[in-house]
Amino acid sequence: MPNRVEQLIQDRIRAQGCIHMTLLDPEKKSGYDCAAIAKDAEAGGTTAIMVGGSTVASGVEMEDAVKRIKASVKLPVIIFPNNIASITGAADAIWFMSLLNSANTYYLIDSQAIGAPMVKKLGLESMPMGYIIVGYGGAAGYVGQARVVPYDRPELAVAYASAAELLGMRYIYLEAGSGAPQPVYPQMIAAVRKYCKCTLVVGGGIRDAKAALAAKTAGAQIVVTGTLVEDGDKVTERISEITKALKA
Ligand code: 1GP
Repeated sequence: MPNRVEQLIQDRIRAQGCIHMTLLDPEKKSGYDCAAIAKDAEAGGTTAIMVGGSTVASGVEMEDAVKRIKASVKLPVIIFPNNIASITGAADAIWFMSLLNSANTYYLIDSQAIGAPMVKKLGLESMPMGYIIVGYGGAAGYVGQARVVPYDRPELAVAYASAAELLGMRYIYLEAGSGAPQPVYPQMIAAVRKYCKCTLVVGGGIRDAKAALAAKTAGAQIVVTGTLVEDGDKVTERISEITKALKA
């Protein structure tokens, strides 16, 4: 099966340098609301919709949200899984990810082993990602039992990202945690970008165009925001400020 979503992502990154993705959490919003926010985010110029959250427990809710989002936008819809309940064939692709700095093998490889046969059976496009939780960590850090990498230790992030690269993962996600008071520091983004060939995703605590641009300038190739549009207010406007800044 051709990697349609990955092709689109890589083409956009080549053209723009850095793209934006919108994260929607079906545990915090109904499928109906997720679809409405996704539509407005599409109008604001976001490149893809990621669906997931640290406490998603219901495959039914996950699938309902993905289907409703799919029906309301033309953008690719990518699963951002916290667990096996996140897997649904209704999405276009999945970030097939390992929480590299988890102290629990479940988040490193066991849940992936349980989920992999289903991902293959569904023919879901899979994009291999090393997930590194930094600093604040939020719910993802807590639930994933991450030994968070301190904000000011870029060399530790580089070490994990390098291991991911050598293991063949194509994407690295530096995650400060949803709602983080501070996004990942530019020094850490720059160090990982300098030493690792993987496509670099950065998220957590990015709430405006200035912070998104700082991440891009440091070397981020995909900037993810979630909380920014959670209230459903002025979604197109807020996303468009970010996407315009990233294109400039
Ligand atoms: C969380 O990085 C994402 O996984 C998004 O974080 O909700 O802080 O934008 P925010």
